[in-house]
Amino acid sequence: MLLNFKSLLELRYLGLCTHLAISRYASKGGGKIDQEVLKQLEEGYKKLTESNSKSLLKKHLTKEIFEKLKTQTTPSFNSTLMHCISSGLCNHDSGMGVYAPDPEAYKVFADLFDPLIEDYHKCFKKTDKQPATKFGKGKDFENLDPDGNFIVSTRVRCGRAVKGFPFNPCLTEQDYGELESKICGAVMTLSGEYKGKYMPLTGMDKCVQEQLIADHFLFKEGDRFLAAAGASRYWPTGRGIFLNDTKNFLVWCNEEDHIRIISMEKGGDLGKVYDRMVGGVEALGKQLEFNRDERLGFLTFCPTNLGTSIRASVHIRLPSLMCQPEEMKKLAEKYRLQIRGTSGEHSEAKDGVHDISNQRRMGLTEYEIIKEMHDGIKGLIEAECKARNS
Ligand code: ADP
Ligand code: DAR
Repeated sequence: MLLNFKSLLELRYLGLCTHLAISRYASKGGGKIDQEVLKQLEEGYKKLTESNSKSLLKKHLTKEIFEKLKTQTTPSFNSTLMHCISSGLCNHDSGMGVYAPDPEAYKVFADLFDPLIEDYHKCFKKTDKQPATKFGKGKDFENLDPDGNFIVSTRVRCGRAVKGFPFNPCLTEQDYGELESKICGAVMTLSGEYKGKYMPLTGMDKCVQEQLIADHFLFKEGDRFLAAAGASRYWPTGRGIFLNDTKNFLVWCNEEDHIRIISMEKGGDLGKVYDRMVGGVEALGKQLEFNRDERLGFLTFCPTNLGTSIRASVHIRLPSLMCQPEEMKKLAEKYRLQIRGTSGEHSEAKDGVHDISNQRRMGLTEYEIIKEMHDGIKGLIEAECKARNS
């Protein structure tokens, strides 16, 4: 069968995505970028500009910025612009479309990252600085739903990078192993309510894995955005989950970030869930050196998680509001909330349960982020009661 020119281009392009998903794009080193990479960058960028993508990558990667950045590389890992934008080039339905291959990328490719950060985190300008860490006390936040009429469960998570290591596209198989042993060593020192066990993904029984995912404890596999960003290389080496004995405190190892620290439980007691996460972060911070940038705050693979890297979410049923999508969208914008499906990102709601959380993670202290989410969820519940009585 003769392939026409367009489908050949499509195939070549698919090859780009597959190649990106399975290998890091090393530039020639010494600051020189591989000509083949440059060619595929040009191709991918042309297709993106011709697409109807709504990603912030398409919105902010102007031709001028593209020309300026396309030959840049980071000093320590020779990361290229391709490392940063491959996911958005392969997935035009991305929201953001960018990831940082290593910590230096946020500076070397600042002309791209800064406008996206400002747009996503609602006006964290390039002249702004993340405030110093201030967790505050969870007791300030009353239970969001003491009678249990709306909220199924509450979860608060943050991400951390271990100083001295790059992010997924630049991690070697040995790096993944080293990171896992550092993180595993740290979590196994946890005591009291945090005591538990570490389960590596390598060798994990498939039924155990599927049950942990179904229980919303373990991360899903096969996220195409992460795969195209080079986050699935050497899978499942170095990946795993720590679960405390009471199954309300978890640590993810090497999924999207080096570390995700998670507290969760049934009901709407945000303050209690938050305090438990803070206790875990502080205990692990005594064992590991986290990578925190003076301006950007805690560094993460995805710029949507910079700053505090906190996502506080409720699994919640708001049936009346969910029947008014425009009203719901307006309220989410008003309270700066993000709505996900029941199984988190890129999933649909099942049985009327949505995952609703704070959208922004930067420009506020940890305490202020939690307050923003708390007040937003309270506002949604009030609006739901009003909608039910109208
Ligand atoms: P992240 O929080 O790391 O951004 P996801 O959105 O993919 O990741 O969610 C990860 C898992 O956490 C999913 O299984 C999701 O259903 C679960 N989850 C999120 N919020 C809650 C919650 N409030 N209660 C129970 N599970 C939750
Ligand atoms: N799907 C990617 C990621 C956006 C934020 N979610 C993360 N980091 N898990 C996108 O650009 O839409």
